[in-house]
Amino acid sequence: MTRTDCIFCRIIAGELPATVVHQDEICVAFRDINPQAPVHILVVPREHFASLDEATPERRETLGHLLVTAARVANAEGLTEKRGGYRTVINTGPGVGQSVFHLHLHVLGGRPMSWPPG
Ligand code: DGP
Repeated sequence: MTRTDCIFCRIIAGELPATVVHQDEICVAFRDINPQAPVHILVVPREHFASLDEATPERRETLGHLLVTAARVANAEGLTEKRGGYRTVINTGPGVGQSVFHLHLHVLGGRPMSWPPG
């Protein structure tokens, strides 16, 4: 259900602008407003749930679909493994940097990255 107080629900509903690069019946992918890499895309389920902590067996298809979509979107941006690869990130909780509490998967690439992340 769309939450009027959720930025990502409002983007998905078309009420707020975003540069959408992919959408289907389960998820929407759009460019991050504050990119941390040359390519920085968020893959967001249409269903509102706050974080990966709310993963349930009933959401298995949605969660798997986010990963499949992340790979498709990354490849469409030219971020194949041979061309530098890409990083996928799901922040869960404010302590590790989650700031929007509608689950989303970051796809980052186009520059070298170190490990471990900060
Ligand atoms: P996180 O910190 O993991 O919760 O990531 C939230 C991301 O969402 C952050 O990288 C910035 C992005 N973001 C926040 N508000 C907006 C918005 O209104 N539009 C877009 N495109 N991205 C947003």
